[in-house]
Amino acid sequence: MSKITREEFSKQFLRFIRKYDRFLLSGHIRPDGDSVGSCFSLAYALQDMGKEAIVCLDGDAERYLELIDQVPLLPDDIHMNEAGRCFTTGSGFAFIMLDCSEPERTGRAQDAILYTQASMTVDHHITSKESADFNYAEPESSSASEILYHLLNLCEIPISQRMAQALFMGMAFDTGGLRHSCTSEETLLMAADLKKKGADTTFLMNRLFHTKKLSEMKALSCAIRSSRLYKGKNQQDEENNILISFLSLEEMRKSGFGPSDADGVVGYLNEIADAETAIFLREITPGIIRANMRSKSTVDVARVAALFGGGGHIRAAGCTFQDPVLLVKKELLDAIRRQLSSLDSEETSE
Ligand SMILES: [Mn+2]
Repeated sequence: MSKITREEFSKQFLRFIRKYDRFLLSGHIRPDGDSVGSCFSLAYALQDMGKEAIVCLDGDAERYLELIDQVPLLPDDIHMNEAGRCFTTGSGFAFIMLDCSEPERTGRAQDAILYTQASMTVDHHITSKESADFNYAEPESSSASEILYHLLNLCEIPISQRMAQALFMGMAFDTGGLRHSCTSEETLLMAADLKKKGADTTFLMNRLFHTKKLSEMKALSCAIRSSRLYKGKNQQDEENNILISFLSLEEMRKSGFGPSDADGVVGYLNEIADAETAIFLREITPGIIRANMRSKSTVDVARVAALFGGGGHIRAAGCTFQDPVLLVKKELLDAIRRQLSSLDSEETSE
């Protein structure tokens, strides 16, 4: 939770973007719709103000880039100490992290903070840290795109059609199409306003949530087949069942898809009514397992992920392991069961 209010921060934000001429923007590693949407909409705003903006991405973002206008991307082979050379009007640049607040979470932009004139973070993750010169976090906000939308309004920066498109993409992505509990009245008003400003909401919703490659459908089918249900805090606790699914690189190769085809899988696993928590494990490189977790109403998966160096939101979080899959399953099950038991003892002590 930020120590300053949105209104107070909007003044710092406006001063910051007015002061510098060149900006490097980065979201988190393995960019999602909100990371891309927030970075690109801010880049458009900066361009409209006559400034230069370059976005740094770490990971495949093609499915999101296809839905919005393009801005310059930092070339893949550029190290951060040379990032300044990529601007056409000079080399000093300010660095803004959106949808994440720790340099390490950006992946390849992590050293940008060493070479920048000044830095800022705008984030909505519950685990957010204050690592830049100016930091703002609203964990209760649906998305970085929604925070940015409110900041732009407070600063009276006009929202163009392409900005509306990118902001809607980011907000829609993080709210699961206005479904998740993070969707507030403010979020819905923002959605209506962005539609009025020209966001193609039908196109965005269809492309974000109802368009899949065959390889992605294959990933989903394999993940469902490998799913197993575990009891909650003890053998009697069926209300808090935990569903775990694991896909190895070998299985993915044999079945004709890759780790990135499984990006949306955990959301579907969470639709399975028999489980309170859904965990999707996939081998992303040999020996490295990525865990994505979702919960319906009880388990705080951000707290679970934080135990293993990850982060996220109360109902959606992730972390990465370098352990054998059996150990990963045991560690996650133990952590969730400990949390469920401690919730019980909190209730009885009230
Ligand atoms: Mn986000």
